[in-house]
Amino acid sequence: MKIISAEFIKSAVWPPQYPPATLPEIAFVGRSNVGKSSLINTLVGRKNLAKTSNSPGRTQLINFFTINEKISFVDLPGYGFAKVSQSVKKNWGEMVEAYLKERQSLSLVIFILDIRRNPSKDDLSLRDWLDQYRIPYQYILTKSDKLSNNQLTAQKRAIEKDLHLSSKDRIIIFSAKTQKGKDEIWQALEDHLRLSEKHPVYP
Ligand SMILES: Nc1nc2c(ncn2[C@@H]2O[C@H](COP(=O)(O)OP(=O)(O)OP(=O)(O)O)[C@@H](O)[C@H]2O)c(=O)[nH]1
Ligand SMILES: [Mg+2]
Repeated sequence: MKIISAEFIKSAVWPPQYPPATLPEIAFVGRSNVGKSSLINTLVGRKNLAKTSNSPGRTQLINFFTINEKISFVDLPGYGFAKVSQSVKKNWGEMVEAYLKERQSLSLVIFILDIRRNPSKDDLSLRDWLDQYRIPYQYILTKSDKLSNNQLTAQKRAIEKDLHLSSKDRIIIFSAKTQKGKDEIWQALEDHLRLSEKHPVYP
């Protein structure tokens, strides 16, 4: 996809603050610090469109972006960040759940996992939750620059096994550092958007 424009629209906490649901929307989810904001920046070829950070918990609000005036990207706050209080965790959970449940224009969730780690309990419960609400998602295994090719193959298999995936399930290996997988992710997004135009997720 050739990027002509990529704009930050607004940050929101609750549904009344969301921008109008006029464009098909792609939401990026995953644990804190996994690389959600970096993935968005790589996809649109901008260093700082979505704010990134070395310390977990950088993205605390739901951030909406519009790409080429055609697609909406949503950077969600990460989960599983141990250093926050129970009440903050609860608020984050409610904020993200309300978004995923209520956003009519949500077309696809990009579910990001760190290729070096096996899925956490939080990852698995999010997966079950998305299945329960029949929200389509695409897995991305990120930070692949941190492993050798042999380690990548072994870790990909281990993660597929934990997620009970078969070899036909599409799982994409990515790195924000080397841009590996960037074109494949755009292809998957375009395939999905084309398909969901014919079979709308929310008819
Ligand atoms: N080596 C390497 N580092 C990465 C990659 N992706 C992200 N990072 C680094 O990981 C850290 C976290 O990245 P972010 O994109 O801010 O992660 P996030 O998931 O948005 O984090 P929160 O907003 O805190 O949930 C930063 O230091 C990034 O530079 C990658 O593919 N390779
Ligand atoms: Mg972030």
